[in-house]
Amino acid sequence: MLPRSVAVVHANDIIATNADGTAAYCPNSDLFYLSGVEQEETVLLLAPDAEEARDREILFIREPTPLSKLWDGHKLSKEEARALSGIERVEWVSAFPGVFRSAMNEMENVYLNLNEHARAVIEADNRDARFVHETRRQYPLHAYHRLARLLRIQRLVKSPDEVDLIRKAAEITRDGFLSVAKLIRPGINECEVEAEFAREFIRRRGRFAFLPIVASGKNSCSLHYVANDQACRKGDVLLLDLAASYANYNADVTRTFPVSGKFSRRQREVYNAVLRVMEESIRGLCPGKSPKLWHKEGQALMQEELLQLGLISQREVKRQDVLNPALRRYFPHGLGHPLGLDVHDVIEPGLPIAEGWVMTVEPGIYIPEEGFGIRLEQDVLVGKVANTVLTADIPVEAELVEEIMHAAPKRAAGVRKR
Ligand SMILES: [Mn+2]
Repeated sequence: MLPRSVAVVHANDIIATNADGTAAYCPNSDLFYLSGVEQEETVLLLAPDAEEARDREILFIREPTPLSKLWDGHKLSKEEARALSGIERVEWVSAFPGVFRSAMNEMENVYLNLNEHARAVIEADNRDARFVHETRRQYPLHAYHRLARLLRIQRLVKSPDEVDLIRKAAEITRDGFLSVAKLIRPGINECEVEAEFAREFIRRRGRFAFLPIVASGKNSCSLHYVANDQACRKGDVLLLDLAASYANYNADVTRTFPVSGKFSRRQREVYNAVLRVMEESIRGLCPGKSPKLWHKEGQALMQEELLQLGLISQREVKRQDVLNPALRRYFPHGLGHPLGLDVHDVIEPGLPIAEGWVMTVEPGIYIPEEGFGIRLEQDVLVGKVANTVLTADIPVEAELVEEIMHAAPKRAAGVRKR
């Protein structure tokens, strides 16, 4: 931040649904990133140049009352919030307006936070957005800046602790896949597959990182299919794009299974094409390369594979519009995205790929006219000389995928061999 700055970050709202219902609380990723606090109504104030040391870093939390204890259970005490965040000065949130007024009086630059994700669809202001309007109205002569830019640059590079949490999410996800692989067979409903993941994730203190995609047959060609209510049919594929989150950090994994336990020749052909693009794109994630170039290289690889598969022709490629190349008919989405506290994590335009980024790599080929789509997705930690696939122990080669479907069921818990 510039000299003489103050920054403020708010917790997310509790979102009303219908009647007196609310959606499951979703902590603000930036607030959690900076403070480790997930609790609603929390505010973080940073003013590193404040004259008094105690004014430089302040956390405001809601004050627990007997009524809130009765209905909502335990909320953070000041001591707990201090221990959790490492921030010495913790105040009740009712003190915020006065403290903020003093900070504004002392400071010149104001960094406020908005959800600036390129694909965010925002229909209602959140606490941060309301605070921006109100602050600019009350203090129109300060210089305002975007905190989101600074946070994106920081959040893109994962610390070892953050990588460990993504690994943990990947590990829980792996166990879900291994246990589900043995259940997949003709006749099973997509919802039963989803339920098995839920069982595995919740007992490991994970959650679904996003609405799970359990898409059999032609549903596998709908990129964000989430109805998950159809029976899996013999000879079809089952595309599973789902993962666990753990401690707010996410994995993001896609595998495609043959419902009958064995891919058809055509399915395997397409599968291996997707796999080759994925493996080559994982190698292609190099520090210093622009994400745009990486996507373009992935598209070139995919174009080659689609030509080999006979899905597009040289003629079409020669005459194609560069803005809408022929390959987009079968591979209409991006090659991957940063992963972290958000599944489609923050990214700063123009910044090259760097050591410490975690990226998903997820090519796919969708052929509605043949009734199936294949997508594969790994989570990759970018290293200085080599990359680490954090989801490597979830089998991905076609033969290994078939193998785990046929593995003998685990011995029931409690039964000991003598
Ligand atoms: Mn993804």
